Amino acid sequence: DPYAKEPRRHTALKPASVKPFNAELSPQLLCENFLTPNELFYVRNHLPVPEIDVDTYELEIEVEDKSKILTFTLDELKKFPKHTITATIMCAGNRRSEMTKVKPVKGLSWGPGAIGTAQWTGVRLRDVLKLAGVTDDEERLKHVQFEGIDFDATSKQYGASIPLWKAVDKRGDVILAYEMNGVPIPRDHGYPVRVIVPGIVGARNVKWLGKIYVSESESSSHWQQNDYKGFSPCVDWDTVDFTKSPAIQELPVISAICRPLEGDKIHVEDGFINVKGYAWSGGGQKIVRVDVTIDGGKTWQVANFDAQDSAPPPRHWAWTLWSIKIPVNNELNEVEIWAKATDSSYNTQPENFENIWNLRGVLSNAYHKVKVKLIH
Ligand code: MTE
Ligand code: MO
Repeated sequence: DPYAKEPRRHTALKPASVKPFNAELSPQLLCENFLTPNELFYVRNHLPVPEIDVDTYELEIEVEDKSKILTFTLDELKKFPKHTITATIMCAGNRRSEMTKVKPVKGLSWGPGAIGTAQWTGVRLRDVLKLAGVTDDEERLKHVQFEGIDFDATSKQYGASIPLWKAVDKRGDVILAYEMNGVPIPRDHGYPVRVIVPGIVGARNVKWLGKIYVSESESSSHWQQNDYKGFSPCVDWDTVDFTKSPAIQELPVISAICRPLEGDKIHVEDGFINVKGYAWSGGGQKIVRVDVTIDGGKTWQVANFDAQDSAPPPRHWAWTLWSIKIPVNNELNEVEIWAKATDSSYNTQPENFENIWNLRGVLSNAYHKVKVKLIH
């Protein structure tokens, strides 16, 4: 069993699949902390977790058309200047289970918990690439490919790539991380080294990093080419052509209500109900507003921000936690709460899933709608 040596997991992580292990935290617990505790951080593994001995671990760096390959041990990597960022990582399939209700999609049934925020410490990829002769003046090479040390039954490794500009940009903050919230990265999250590409879809944040390859072309891996892409609602499994859509990189703006949950019976306190949740946008955009309605959009109210990173765009990598007290009429015994966020580019969420449905159930960022019963 290739899964015989998996790490132990916290029981609060609810599995969407066990082999490979994929699990999320309940929304209520998720929005309790601005920094998600490591053991409660969602896990998205495509393959068994590799067992890596740091004493023999080496990261390889190769640049297309240059014959030299650089290798770094963990200690050698740690000699580069240390850099810490606070960044949210989100799976492209976060909130997929709501899109499925329109029409079935292929993918793990994630609720709103395939997201988490941590402080990541490591070395700038930019600094390491400079040593390999690649700088932001580079014109011919366009992509940075990452290969994981995890592999499938046919020995194919997990892989993905990002555009080179993101990796060499001073403001890109791409790091080869060896710490998560101040401790060595746990096995499930990429021990000993993982790339953190803030503002970019989880799938490109390759864990158990074994090799970096700077190239003219994108990664040829299954996950870059034939997965993690968006399509029109009119495309089905008979007509889909994965070469026609670009790989997802920056994610669109999203939000979710974490309390109350769908179907909850909640107490009205002094004429108000309490609602809280998170909001986040890709590409370093900041959340500038979260709007909430309980009457189908006839009237809206603006939520308060309880926690937000102070970094300005385009380096605003972390989520925003928000809350609001909404007055409710004492004749109402049921309401549907809707939330939507707007980012610093004034991009906002689509109203419903019908018009953004796609066969893989990715980019599932329509208004979050939660129906609850009221107890007066
Ligand atoms: N890296 C490797 N090597 N193998 C993987 O299966 N999964 C990716 C990414 N990096 C994956 C990987 C996906 S799809 C996501 S969403 C994130 O890791 C999840 O990171 P986490 O498990 O630390 O939350
Ligand atoms: Mo993912």
